[in-house]
Amino acid sequence: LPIAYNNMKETLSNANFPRDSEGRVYHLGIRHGEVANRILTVGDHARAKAIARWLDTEDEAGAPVFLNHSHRGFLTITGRYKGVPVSIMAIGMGNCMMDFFVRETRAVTTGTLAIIRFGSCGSLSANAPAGTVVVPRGGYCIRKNLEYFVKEENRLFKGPVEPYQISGVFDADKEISQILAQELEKAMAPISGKHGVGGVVADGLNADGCSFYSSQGRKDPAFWDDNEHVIQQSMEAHPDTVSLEMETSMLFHLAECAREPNPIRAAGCMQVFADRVSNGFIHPDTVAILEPTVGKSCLETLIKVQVDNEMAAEGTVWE
Ligand code: R1P
Ligand code: URA
Repeated sequence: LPIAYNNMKETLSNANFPRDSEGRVYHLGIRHGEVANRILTVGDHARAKAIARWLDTEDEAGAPVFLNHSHRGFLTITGRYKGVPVSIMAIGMGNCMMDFFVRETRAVTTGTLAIIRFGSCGSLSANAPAGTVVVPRGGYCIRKNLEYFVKEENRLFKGPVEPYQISGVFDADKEISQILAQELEKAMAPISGKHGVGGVVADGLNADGCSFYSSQGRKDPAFWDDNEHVIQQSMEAHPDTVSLEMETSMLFHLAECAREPNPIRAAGCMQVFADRVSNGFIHPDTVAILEPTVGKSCLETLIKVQVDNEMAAEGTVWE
């Protein structure tokens, strides 16, 4: 593989949106032609590399594979799946990594972006035990309201404040989510019910916590979190909440904020790792079966999606 370890030692210009002299964006370390319009994003580098095994090899389709590790922990793998250019990108964890990924990827691409995030999650629904795969119709955010935790005398806001803020819903792309749910159902049917693998739960909501701990209602006696009611409040505000994780709602939010002429269409799916209803956790053997199956379904979905103004191959790594 032509591997580039990009450490950004070059001089950057433009403090507003920094790039190096060859057009590489500051944190992802990639430039135009290195990332495709169809993107599968995950948190974990190992998951990205495992899914990349599904990409066409040079022997099969003459498709070169590009791989870049950025100095800030972003991994970009670009190649072809069944002849169609796709990128698989690992971004780490949290809303702010999703923000870096979406904005900097947008800056080095043109045309519509079709993005699927494949992550792991906690489940708040008895219908989605560990081993289930969730495809949400939309997502919202739960944020620790820092003002609540400011000492009384230092507060800017003198009125009553709540410890957590719960947003309204950002929609997932309907068409991509529908294809994704169908692909997952088809691919998971032969393994469902075996080795802890569950079924597909579609059409509920995802919640992004700003933390794995406080805003996801986990008890941590070492910190003052006042989070005893945050899950109940979230369920009251959004009764069809199924999954709880840290990036997918942010992706939906950024896709809704993307301006013409370059829209972003986004969907997500996540494997339930932590069953917050029964307090169970997924077995590694189940993950080993589930992850490649779900990854392949995401790639199958990406190549079926209509992408307007897709970039031409000339001058790109998939040329
Ligand atoms: C926390 O363990 C992480 O797992 C989930 C959460 O969103 C968070 O990033 O997703 P990934 O498995 O993609 O990292
Ligand atoms: N990821 C999360 O953010 N929360 C969980 O409970 C499991 C995975």
